[in-house]
Amino acid sequence: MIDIRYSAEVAKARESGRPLVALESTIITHGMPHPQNVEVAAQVEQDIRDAGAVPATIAVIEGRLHVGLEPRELQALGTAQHVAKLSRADMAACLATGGTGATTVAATMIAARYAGIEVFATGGIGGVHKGAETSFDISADLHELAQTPVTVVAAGAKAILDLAKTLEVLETLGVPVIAYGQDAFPAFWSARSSHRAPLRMNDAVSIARAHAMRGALGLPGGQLVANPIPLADEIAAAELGPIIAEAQADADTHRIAGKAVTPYLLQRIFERTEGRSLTANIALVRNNARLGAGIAQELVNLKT
Ligand code: PSU
Ligand code: MN
Repeated sequence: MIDIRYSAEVAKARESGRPLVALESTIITHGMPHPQNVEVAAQVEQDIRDAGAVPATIAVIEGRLHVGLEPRELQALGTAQHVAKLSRADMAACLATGGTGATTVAATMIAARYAGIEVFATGGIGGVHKGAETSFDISADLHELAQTPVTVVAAGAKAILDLAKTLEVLETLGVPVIAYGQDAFPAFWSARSSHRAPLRMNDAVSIARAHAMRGALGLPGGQLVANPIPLADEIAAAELGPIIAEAQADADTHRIAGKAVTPYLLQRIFERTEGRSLTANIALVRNNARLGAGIAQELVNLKT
């Protein structure tokens, strides 16, 4: 019933059992400005190939679920105006009505699981927004991590969020949060937040084993691997704090709500840092892609 299209590269990888890493498309359409978005998306795919795995960028195009995009499809998606942002609530409706949309972390996890892909790399997951006690703005990404068995590699949750509350919700939902190679939970553009991650692992094989063990236990959800941005590329948390606060105040003044909040904040921070937030964002996504490829490879090794 689902019209699913694999790119030529992904179809071949599925036949030969090569490691696959899913990539989201909302980061392309809503997370980064044009034309860097298209360049970065292609670069991240190449990083995955260079690390020995196969990239599968996911999107819905004219009612078809694409797992792996051909270069021209990626270019078209990244250049189009007003592409829908698809989360868990929107996927089925978009597919059923022949729509086009970019998948968030939640929707990408749904598609990845459907296509049998167990690892997914992105920038930062959505989480609990600042002021959520009154706005109730909590990303569907957290609930997806609780129910869909995909290991998501991200640089923690975006620092525009309330990280303490995000970690509390992840704990409540039973989502393993694994910091990679350090004790601290990373803060997206900064390598360390002031919060300690509940778990720490130092190599891809441990993460792959934990993923497989959750499956063996019959646990439904995934894992969040919190991979810090390389220190050389980070923006110090102390410098970003006031910029994030200003962006949040602007969002409140303009009554930005719902799906528009995250793209609005990212754009404001991009302007206020004169593009440095984007440079850091690119570095951390690429870093996550490489680790994702390593975990995917180890998962294949475990099965053979
Ligand atoms: N990470 C980024 N840039 C982004 C996002 C994540 O570096 O644009 C997107 C992801 O698709 C994530 C979404 O799932 O933001 C979260 O949106 P919301 O807070 O509305 O759930
Ligand atoms: Mn939200």
